[in-house]
Amino acid sequence: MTPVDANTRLKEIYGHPVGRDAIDKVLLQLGRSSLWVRNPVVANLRLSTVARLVRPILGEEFAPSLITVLADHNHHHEPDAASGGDPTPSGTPAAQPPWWRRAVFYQVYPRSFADSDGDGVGDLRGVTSRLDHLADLGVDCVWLSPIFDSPNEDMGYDVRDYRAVMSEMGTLADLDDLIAGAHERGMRIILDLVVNHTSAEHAWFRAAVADPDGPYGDYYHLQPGVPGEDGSGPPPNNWASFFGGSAWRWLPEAKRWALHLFAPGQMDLNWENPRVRAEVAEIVRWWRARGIDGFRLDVINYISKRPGLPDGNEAIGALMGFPGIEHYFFGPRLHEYLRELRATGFTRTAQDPRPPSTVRSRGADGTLGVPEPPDPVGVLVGETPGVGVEMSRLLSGARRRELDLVFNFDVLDGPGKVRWDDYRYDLGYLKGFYLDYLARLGPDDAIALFLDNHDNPRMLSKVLGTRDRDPVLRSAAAKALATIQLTLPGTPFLFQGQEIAAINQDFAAAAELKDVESVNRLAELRADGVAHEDALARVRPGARDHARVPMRWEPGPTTGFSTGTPWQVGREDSVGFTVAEQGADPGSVLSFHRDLIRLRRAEPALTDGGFRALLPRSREYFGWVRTAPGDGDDWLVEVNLTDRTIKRPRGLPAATGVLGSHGLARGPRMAPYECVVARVLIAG
Ligand code: ISL
Repeated sequence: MTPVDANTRLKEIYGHPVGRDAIDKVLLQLGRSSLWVRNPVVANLRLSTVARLVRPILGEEFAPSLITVLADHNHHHEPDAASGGDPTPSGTPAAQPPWWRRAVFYQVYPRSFADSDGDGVGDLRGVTSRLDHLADLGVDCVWLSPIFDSPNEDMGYDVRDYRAVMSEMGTLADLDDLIAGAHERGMRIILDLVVNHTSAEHAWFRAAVADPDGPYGDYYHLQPGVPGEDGSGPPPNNWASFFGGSAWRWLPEAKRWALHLFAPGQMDLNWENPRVRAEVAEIVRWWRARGIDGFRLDVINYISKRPGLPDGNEAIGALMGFPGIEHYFFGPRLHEYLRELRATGFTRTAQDPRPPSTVRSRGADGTLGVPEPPDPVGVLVGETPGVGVEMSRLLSGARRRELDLVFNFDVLDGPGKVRWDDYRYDLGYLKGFYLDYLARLGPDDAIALFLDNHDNPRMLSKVLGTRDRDPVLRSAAAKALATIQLTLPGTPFLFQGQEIAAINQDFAAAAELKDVESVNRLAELRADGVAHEDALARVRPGARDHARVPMRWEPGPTTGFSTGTPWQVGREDSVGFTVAEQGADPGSVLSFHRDLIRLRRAEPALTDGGFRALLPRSREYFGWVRTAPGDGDDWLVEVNLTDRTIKRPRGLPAATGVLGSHGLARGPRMAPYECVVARVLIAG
């Protein structure tokens, strides 16, 4: 498109992927519909006019800031700039889809999954000991949150050594066993690659501090400057850390400022430096040679920072909560870096050694076959906070050869809401979000479906509020969420505990919150004069700790997680919501997940099939048809999105229930959160 300037009309900005996502984001934040921008009068306004109108609210610099960000990505219409690329192009419709398109991923948070040695911290042998649970569930790929050597300022998201396992989680040999054990059971395994930053204890950073003008100085964003006597003077720019305060820390030893978008011990790497990029590619190759099947790439959209690291726009900072974000959340060289990393790190060459093991093939009925040949390209799952649908497509379109899948976080909170808000999430919003997302995808695009992860309170609790303690509602809503996640088009990512309807915890005291983000936030609120109880009440709804409590394997004080004292306490004392109890009950949430995944494997329509929404406008009924790609059956899926009994709409395709939360009959009404997966009957 022609470069964006003050004369550009709003509709052209909305036609630009970054512009569209930015406008949608602002509207979502303000709780407004995107229909507003499609109104012809508004759509035809020039940016200069809009800038004048919003100046009193958003200030002088808002429009120029937007122009700069859009200009970084003006060549978005050239999807295939990288020629050559993957050895097996997956974008061509005729090609066999890559394995991950049909896969069910399962995220393990190893610290809280299973502890084999009684020290209270989950470990690799613990994960290995529970692989049968994952295989029974039907998982195709296990993702482990960080297990690399780390001082754990941010629970492993601060890596000290990318080629070593953190001591409390075991050894490299344990990891080799885990990789082999997963492959043996027909599951791939991916790790978390945290390379936007390293720990301050990483050898590179120590070398950089020791000699900022030496070869490692340029591995990080180190800046000279003049702080006050006490080192507290103005930092190089106004960027904020996600965990509170400035994103800069003064290093008295080196006489430099160092950038950390996250905790003070998480030092941002300088990706402008080709040596940094080569190091990262080498790490990936090293792990691929050990049998790892790919990576989830932590905050990977933050790696390219605008040269010069200019101040962030105040208005954007206020809107998004983090000044500076427009200069790195979708930076100028992001696409280039990702293509390079895919080609040099993730793609096998003829010279690469065969890994010690590869995944055994697994038939639809679960029978295991022989090991498959190594994947030509390891899977790249991008964690990409802040990107919207169009940016997601730019990052993961198959022919662009960047990432394979990305997480779009906009599904997690309703309009105008943020994670810290205490509110009941409306599943009508989730329906609208997915219908919009799916409608905008082309054959080249992929979508990751996730509702929970280690950074968020449990979706089940957001949906049910305090009623999440009611076992009937809890089971029903958990099955409804599972049905949505496992039968919409896309690649589902389950997070540990979802299969047993895990919910939020009633953390009663500040000491029960262990996460650096919760701890800092509490301290900030207290420093602002907020009373202790109020501060806790303002942190608890959004605390990442909810997702980090020990996995509930069996009844009892430590839930079968550990024989010692768990590092993090869970406060739940429900009956019936452990793996052991649910495994024995064919009507349980766990059995439902298992049945659903089995059905998904057996019925091509549920993975490769087309998608047609029924009654798209209803906010209480979510129904859709998955149409078979060949001559298989079509499937009807129905979910009551509310905690009320609703009327089942009329005029639906005739279908026979095969799996349902409340039995298989499809009567005139649907019970609260009832869901049914039904085989469509062929007319005549
Ligand atoms: O919790 C957040 C900050 O307020 C999230 O925005 C989160 O930090 C963001 O999604 C990035 O998450 C990832 O990188 C972080 C790490 O703390 C998270 O656990 C990880 O998932 C820094 O490495």
